[in-house]
Amino acid sequence: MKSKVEKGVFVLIIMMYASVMIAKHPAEKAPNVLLIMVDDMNDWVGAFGGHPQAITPHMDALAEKSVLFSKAYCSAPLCNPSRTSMLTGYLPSTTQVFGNSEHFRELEGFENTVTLPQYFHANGYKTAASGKIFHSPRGPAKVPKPQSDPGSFEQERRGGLGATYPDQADRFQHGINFDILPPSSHLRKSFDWLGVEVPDEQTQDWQSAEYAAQFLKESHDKPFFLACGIFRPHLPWYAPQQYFDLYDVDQIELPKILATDLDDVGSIGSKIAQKELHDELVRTGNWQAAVSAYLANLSYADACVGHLLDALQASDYLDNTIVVVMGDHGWHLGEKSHWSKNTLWEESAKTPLLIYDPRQKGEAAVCERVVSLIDIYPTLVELCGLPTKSDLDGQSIAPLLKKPNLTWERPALTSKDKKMHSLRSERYRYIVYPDGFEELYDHEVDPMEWNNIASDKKNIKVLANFRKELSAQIKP
Ligand SMILES: [Ca+2]
Ligand SMILES: [Ca+2]
Repeated sequence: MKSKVEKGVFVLIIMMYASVMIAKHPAEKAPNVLLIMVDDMNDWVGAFGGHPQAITPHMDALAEKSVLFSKAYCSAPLCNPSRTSMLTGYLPSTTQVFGNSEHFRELEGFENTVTLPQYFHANGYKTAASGKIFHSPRGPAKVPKPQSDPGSFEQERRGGLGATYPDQADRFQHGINFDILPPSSHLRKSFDWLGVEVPDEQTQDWQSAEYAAQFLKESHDKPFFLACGIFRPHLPWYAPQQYFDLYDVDQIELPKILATDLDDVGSIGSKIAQKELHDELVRTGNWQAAVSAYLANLSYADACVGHLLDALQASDYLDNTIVVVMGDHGWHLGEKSHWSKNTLWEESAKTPLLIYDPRQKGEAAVCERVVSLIDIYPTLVELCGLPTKSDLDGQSIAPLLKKPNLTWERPALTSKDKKMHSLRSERYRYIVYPDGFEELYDHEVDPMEWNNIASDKKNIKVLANFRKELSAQIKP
């Protein structure tokens, strides 16, 4: 029998060993993060109900066990400014990144920005990415190509973007006259669709998902922050034929529109809308085919997401990985006679957001509170128990994961330029343009934002509150 002294020494050695192990792996028990960003994905994902015919079984299945944010909005309705704000935690009005050509690292005061993955790395995480996470601005960059954001991830496979392209001769066969668009319009080069006879495994989005799937098969001695960007349903809508086969073009339901919708949006809003393209699509009988092509590309994106989620399911990390699925902004397919993004209306500003936290098993819910993608950075910081980063523009929505019905009254700010902003509250959307023109929509009675009620005298107080809120959210 051991003496009391011997026992005491034994216990002491065990305690010392345990404390050394804890110090060596400070965040060993911290949850992993799997962030999936789907480019140009609007709320047509099945679980979000934006289009009754969408086929997105994989994201729908994840929604079944997640908190689904039904009113999530981007900070900017365009790739680069939206992603920059989400990944830096700073609003476009803070960094002044409003377009696709600026890289935040080249702007004074933001050279040493600690991005979301960098903050996780600084706090003991391994970081990796595949596909498009940061945008790649093509401006007068000092940052070498591919200008993702060198240094943000420890390992990254950016890869090509999208599916395999069809032969040149097979492209642009829809009879659309692109001369109706300004010569500078990017849609001239990208507004096309076709099913391509190619196996999923040979497409680039699938390979982005596969890279992340392989990462999940490996053994990691630290918690990880893994990001995967899926490029479709971004234009051009080339995807494997099997996803086009899911939809019968003649049976496709079109978005509801009001012919006179642009009459009350003011001159700047009216110019932003691509009415010429919409009229041309209607004239050439292509509206249903284009809607069907977007849905086919959404289904293909969903399959790529599913491939990655299957890998998570089969991995050792299922019970300790927070999963976030999001778009970077929405997309119009004829609403307000507009095609594409980059407007301040609901279709551009709204995007799906799902957060699955395995520690809250069985507590799936729909959260109808207004949240913003600017909130993702502080939310993940809180969920993973990292020290609060106090200079971020967003606020953690972690409390909404536990109580989706909490009172949450901060309107979501979406900005298109220095003087072009929108605020979305649970009931209203407010928009202001550089010429001072304002729009106000009451979602309680007008979910398609058809009737601008800004000039209605009974809304004077509502407008005043929004103007005040705008000044409060934009840093001087
Ligand atoms: Ca985008
Ligand atoms: Ca209208």
